[in-house]
Amino acid sequence: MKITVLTLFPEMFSALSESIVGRAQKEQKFTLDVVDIRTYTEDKHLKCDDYPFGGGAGMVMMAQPIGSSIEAVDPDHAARRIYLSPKGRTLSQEKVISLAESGQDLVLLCGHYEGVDQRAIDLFIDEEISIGDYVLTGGELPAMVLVDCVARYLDGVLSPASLVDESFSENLLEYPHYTRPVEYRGMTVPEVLRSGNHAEIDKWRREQAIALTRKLRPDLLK
Ligand code: 4H3
Repeated sequence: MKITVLTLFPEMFSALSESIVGRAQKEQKFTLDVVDIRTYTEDKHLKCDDYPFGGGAGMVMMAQPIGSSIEAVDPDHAARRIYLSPKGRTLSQEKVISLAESGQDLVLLCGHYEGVDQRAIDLFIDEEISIGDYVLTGGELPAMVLVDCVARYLDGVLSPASLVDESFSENLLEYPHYTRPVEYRGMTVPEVLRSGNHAEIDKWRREQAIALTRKLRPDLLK
């Protein structure tokens, strides 16, 4: 899978060179291309934003640099073109899995300032996705969130076992984890986890997952 990010702030994406997602790129489990929208402006001063028609605060990203950059990176419209926006459908684990399993390349458009000219969205974007009901200064962090959670489901990035018992699989929150030492500040690791009885361990973990979900996220059980 190839993921192309369109942004005015490409350096923000250095975060994705670290850790598991960084390794996945090095091992070519997927390709991340971060493209500076400014490269495609036709303005002689390289301007990419302008004042909003109708007045009001802030600046709006111009349609031309966005349209030209999308057409340059995805000339045949082979990719799914996503705009990260608070107006989008809220991202879910189910959506993440379906994007990863589709295998379709992604183009992620990051807005900044007040947003982007609506014509760029109407003409070039397939879908708007939000990472939650709050507003950020730009779509870059949401794009990084999307890349990270999709990358986890691409072949060879994580061990398949890592993807089964995690929060939101089967609509449950994950059970608690413990590692050494057995005692820390007077608190001991539950006996059952040290028993070696894997049937009992599985049963305990499932009970914990259900109890935690009932307490913290009862909405998931409905
Ligand atoms: C996405 C983008 C929140 C989200 C975003 C989210 C700035 C989009 C501007 C940028 C527009 C405001 N904030 N919840 N902010 O996923 O360009 O809408």
